[in-house]
This record gives sequence, structure tokens and C-alpha cells, in this order.
Amino acid sequence: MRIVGGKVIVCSPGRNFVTVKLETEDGIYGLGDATLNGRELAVASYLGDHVLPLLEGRDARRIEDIWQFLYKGAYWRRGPVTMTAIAAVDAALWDIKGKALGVPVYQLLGGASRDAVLVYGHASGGTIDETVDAVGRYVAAGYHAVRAQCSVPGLTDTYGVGRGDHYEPAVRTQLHEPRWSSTRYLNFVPSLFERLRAVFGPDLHLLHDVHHRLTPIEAGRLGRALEPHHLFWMEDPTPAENQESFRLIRQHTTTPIAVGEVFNSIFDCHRLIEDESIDYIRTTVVHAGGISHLRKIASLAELHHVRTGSHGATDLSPVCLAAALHVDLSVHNFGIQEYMPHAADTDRVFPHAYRFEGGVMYPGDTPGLGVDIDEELAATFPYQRAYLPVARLTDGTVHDW
Ligand code: CS2
Ligand code: MG
Repeated sequence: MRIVGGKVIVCSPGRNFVTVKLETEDGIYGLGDATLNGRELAVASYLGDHVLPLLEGRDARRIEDIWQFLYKGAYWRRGPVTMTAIAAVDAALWDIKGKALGVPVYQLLGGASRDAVLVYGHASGGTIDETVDAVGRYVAAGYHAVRAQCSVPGLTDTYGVGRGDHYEPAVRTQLHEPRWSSTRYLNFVPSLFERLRAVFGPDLHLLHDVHHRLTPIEAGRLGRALEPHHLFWMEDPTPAENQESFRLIRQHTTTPIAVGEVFNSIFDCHRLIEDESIDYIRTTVVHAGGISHLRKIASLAELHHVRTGSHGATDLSPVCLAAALHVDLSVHNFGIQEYMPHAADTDRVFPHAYRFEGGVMYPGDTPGLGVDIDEELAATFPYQRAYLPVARLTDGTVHDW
């Protein structure tokens, strides 16, 4: 089954997405998400200028061989641009294999290990009262797990706090540089979760994203302060370039720790996993080398009591979400999947078989990934340059985002 064509589709139905479409000689095609928020065109060029010409004529059934060919063959390994490009090709090949064999991708990955995929939604508010109301709306919608973020008094534009129930961090106009204070944040956040627990009781899973803003010892302090409110996880407590940092956090708190949405390979997290200094690994299909590589990370994690918790913000396209759901359903050590519904225009451009129902999701049984792209409609939403904000401390120093 030879690959006879491929293209990169860049569109912006609500936000920017990069999608790879690979076509085979028998007319079957596969899709892969290649979106790297704020740096989209770099991946589009990597794929269109350098990768797609190499795929012409190759056997689409040889997924692992093509993965190794693109990874080892480039000489330049890892990094977000390379690994996002490889991920897109890999997902498209799994999509093709599923369609060719007439089965959904999760069946190729060993079949379902569970009935459905537990997901968490994003609640946020400008005040604690608003955040309580937002969490309440998710509970009413059937969610069993909710991430809660709240504006920190004295700071404008706190991370994760959206307008309404939809949060989209990338800004299409000028670059945004909000100010940040870890002192104010640390003094405030425990009161948010004290209130949420008092209102919603012990059974609702509550999550929180620190977005790499704290030092390891500050993160240890936050984790300890949150212990009485038993969070499902504290996400990205500190930047993770230095994997050893997490040992120190671990020594100070029993609050479960999740990290990994910016990781690109198993080499970014193998020490964290082997040291058992985290509880959830958040790598996902599009930024960590595709379904093939994500499964290897999940297998390593399984040996060390670490469960998966894939990134699923709106900058990961429906193609990535579909692929993630197939992995989530199949791996034994699944933990939870992040779910932020996409804009209506995004869903129209990417019709899909996956569905949300009662706090869980199902990838569906359509052969392949179960997601398509309406190319004509996509063409009516041209790319628009957009950037993530850059955080600065109150004195103007650039901070971790
Ligand atoms: C976040 C994201 O979903 C999350 O947990 O950290 O909103 C993240 O900021 C964006 O996906 C970055 O592209
Ligand atoms: Mg996050």
C-alpha cells in the first residue's frame, strides 16, 4: 500500500490548526494533527518542505519503520517541531491502517481496556464565587472531574481564566504580557480549594494547573497546603527541563503531581517516571511523536505506577483528540483525559465520531481515527498569526509560562 501523495492543510476555524493528509495508491487517506501553538508554520514547513517528499512511494503499512526512518534518519533528533511533524505522520498512518482493516484504531492497540474514557473540564472565574458557579455548571453537565482556576486578587489576567466557559490562551492581536506574583498566588490558591471542597463534597475530582510558575520548594509548599482538599492532581508545578526538581516536590507533599504537556519524547520524562516522582504523565499524541511513541511512554509509566493524563486543550485539533481517545481507551494505565470542547467552526471543519456523554468520552467505532476534514470549508478559514502570552513578574522580569 504505497503512499502516493500528501499535503499540509493550515486553517483557522476559531483558532489555527495544521493537519497532514496522506493518500495511498488504493484511495485510502489518513489524517494527523501537526499543530504547535504559536509556532504553527514551522511545523507546516518541516512537513511540506522536508518530510512529505520523503514519504512518496513508501509502504504505508510500515508505521514503526517510517517512525524510525523520520526520527533517526533526520540526524537532528527530538524537539517540538520535529516530534510534532513525526506525530502527524504517525497518526495518519494509524488512521490509514484502521481504515484499511475496517477497525477503529483502539482495536489495533490491543482493544478496549475500559468502557469509556474519564475526562476533566475547565472551570474558571474572576472570583472564588464565580469559580464555584463555573464548577457547578460542569457538575450539572455530568463531569466527574473539573480543573479549577481563579483570578488571583491583585493580578490581572491570571493563567487559565477564560471569558465565559471557554479558555483560549493564544491571542490573535498583539503579544500579551500579563504580570505575575507567586507570593500572591501561593497565598490565595488554598482558599479556592477549601471553598470548592466545602461546596462540592469529597467525591468530585478537582484538578489545578500551576503552569510551571513555581520553584520546586514553592511547589512543595503549595502541594502541602492543598493536601486537606485532596486534589486529583497539581499540574506542572515547576518547569521540568531539570527532571530532578520533582524529587524535592515529592519529598514535601502527597498531593499527586502531573507534568508533561510540553514534553516531546520519552527522554524528557524517563527519569521522572523511573524515580516515581510524578503520578500522571501528560504527554499527548501531537507533541510527543504520535500514537507509536506515546504508547512507549505509557508502557514505561505502567512499570512505575504512573498513569496517563493526556493534554487536551483546544489548540490540539479534533484529529489529536480522536487519536488520544483511542490510546486512552486501550492502555492499561490510563488516568484521565483533558477535554475542552472545540469551537463550533472547528467541529464543522473536522467532523468526528468521538462523543462526550455523562462525564466520559468514547472514540467511536468508525474505522481508523474516526475524524475527517472538510477541506473546502477549511479553506474559508485562513491562517491568522497568534501567540501565547508571555508572563512577566510584577517588576517586569520574564517568567515561566
Ligand atoms: C494548558 C494549556 O490545557 C492545559 O493544561 O496548560 O492551556 C496550554 O497553555 C496550551 O495548550 C498551550 O498551547
Ligand atoms: Mg496545563
